[in-house]
Amino acid sequence: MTKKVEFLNLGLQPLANYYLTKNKLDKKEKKYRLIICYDKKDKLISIKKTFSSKMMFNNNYPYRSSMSKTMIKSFKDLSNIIKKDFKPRKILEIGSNDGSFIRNFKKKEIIGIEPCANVEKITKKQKYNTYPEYWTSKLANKIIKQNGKVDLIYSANTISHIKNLSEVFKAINLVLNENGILILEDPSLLECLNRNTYDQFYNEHIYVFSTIALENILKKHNLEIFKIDKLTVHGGSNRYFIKKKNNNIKTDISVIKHKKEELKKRLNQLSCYKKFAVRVKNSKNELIKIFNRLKDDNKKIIGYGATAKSTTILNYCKINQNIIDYFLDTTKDKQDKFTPGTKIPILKYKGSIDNDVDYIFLGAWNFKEEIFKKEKKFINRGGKFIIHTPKPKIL
Ligand code: JHZ
Ligand code: SAH
Repeated sequence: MTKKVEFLNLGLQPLANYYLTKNKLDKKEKKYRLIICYDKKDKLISIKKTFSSKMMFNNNYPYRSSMSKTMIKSFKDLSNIIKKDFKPRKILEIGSNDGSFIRNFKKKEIIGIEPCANVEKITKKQKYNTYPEYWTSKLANKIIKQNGKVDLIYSANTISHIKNLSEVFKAINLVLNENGILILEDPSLLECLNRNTYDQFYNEHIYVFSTIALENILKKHNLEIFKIDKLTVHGGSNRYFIKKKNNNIKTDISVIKHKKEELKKRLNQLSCYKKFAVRVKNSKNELIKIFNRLKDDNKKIIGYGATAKSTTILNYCKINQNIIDYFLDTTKDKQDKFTPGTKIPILKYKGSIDNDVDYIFLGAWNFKEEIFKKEKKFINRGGKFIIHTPKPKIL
C-alpha cells in the first residue's frame, strides 16, 4: 500500500455535471466529501472518494467540447502538428466527446472512444468510427481485431478521469504500434498551484498530474515522455508527447525544463501542498467577502459558464441564488436546469447580457479572453467580472 496524505478538504460536494431538473430540486442529492491527497511514493495528487465511471459518464452526460472556439482552435492546431510531424496512418482518440478533435481528420484515418452514448451518437451520425465504450484492454483487443494497431493515440482531459491508470496504459500499449506516439493533454498541477485554481478538483478529476507523477506512472509501463508543450487552455494544461521505451526519439529539452520548474516549486514535497491548502482557504474567504460586499450594495450578479469547476467553488464557498441570480450557458443539456448542490438556475445564453446585470461571476474563467471578446457591450457599459484566480478580484 502506498502512503496517501490528505492535505485539502473542499467540503461536502455534489457530483459535478449532475445538473438538476426542476422536478429533482426537492430530492436529496448525492454528496461526498471532496478531500485531496498526496501520494508520497509516486508524488501523485488524487481525490480520496471516487465514483464509478458509469456513475459519472453515462447516457446523460452534458459536457460538449465544441462549446468554445478556443478548444476548437486548439484541436485544429494540434491536428496540423500531428499531420506534419508524425504523418500517422491510423489515429485513436480516447474521450472523443462530440468530435471536436476527430473532425480534423478523414473518416478512415481516425477512431474515437466515447462512452457517453448521448454524445458519441453525434460522431456516429457523421459516420465517424466511434465506439460508445470505456477504454479497457478488452476494447483495445476488439479495436485491433477490427482495425489493426494504430500509429498515434491522443487523449485530452480524459486519462485524469479514469481511476485504474494501470489498465489505461496496458490497453494503450496493446493497441499502439512499436514506433507509435501517445499524446496526453491534461491540466497542469504546477499551473493549478500557481493560480490557486482549486476548482480543478471535483469528482471527475480523479488526478491532477504533475510531470513528475506522470513520469513515475508511465515508467511502470515502459513509456517515456519525450516532449512537453505548455498550453494556455483550461487554465494551463500540459501536452505530453510520449513514446515506447524502445523507440529512440531524442528527449526534448522541454521535459528537463518542466521537471526542473516543478522541482523548484517543490511539487515532490508535501509542504508545497500544505501551503496550497492555506491559500485555498484564504481564497474562499476573499471571494465570499467580495460577493457579500456587492450584495450589500444591492448589485445584481449572474454567472457565466456553468462549469464542472464552478460546482466546486459554489459548494465550497456556499454561494447560492441569494448571491447569483442565474447562470448563462450555451450548452443545451445544461439549460433550464439548476447547478448541483447550490440550485442556481441555468438559462440559455441568447447572445447578450441583460441591462440590469452589474457583475458576472466567471464560471468559465478559463475562457476569459474568448468571453471578454464576446461581451464588449457589457464591458463598455461598465459591467464587471468577478474571478477567483489567481486571487479573487473584480475585473
Ligand atoms: P469548461 C468539463 O469541465 C468537464 P468544465 C471535464 N471533466 C473536463 O475536464 C473539462 O470539461 C475538459 C460554457 N460556455 O470547458 C460552456 C458558455 O456558456 O470550462 C460550458 O458549459 N459561453 C470533462 O465544465 C462551460 O462554459 C462561452 O462563451 O469545467 C465551459 O466549460 C464559453 C466559451 C463557454 O469545462
Ligand atoms: N477530449 C475532450 C473531452 C473531454 S471530456 C476534450 O478535451 O474536450 C472527458 C471525456 O472523457 C468525456 O466525454 C467522457 O465520456 C470520456 N471518458 C470518461 N471516462 C472514460 C473512459 N473510461 N474511457 C473513455 N472515455 C472516457
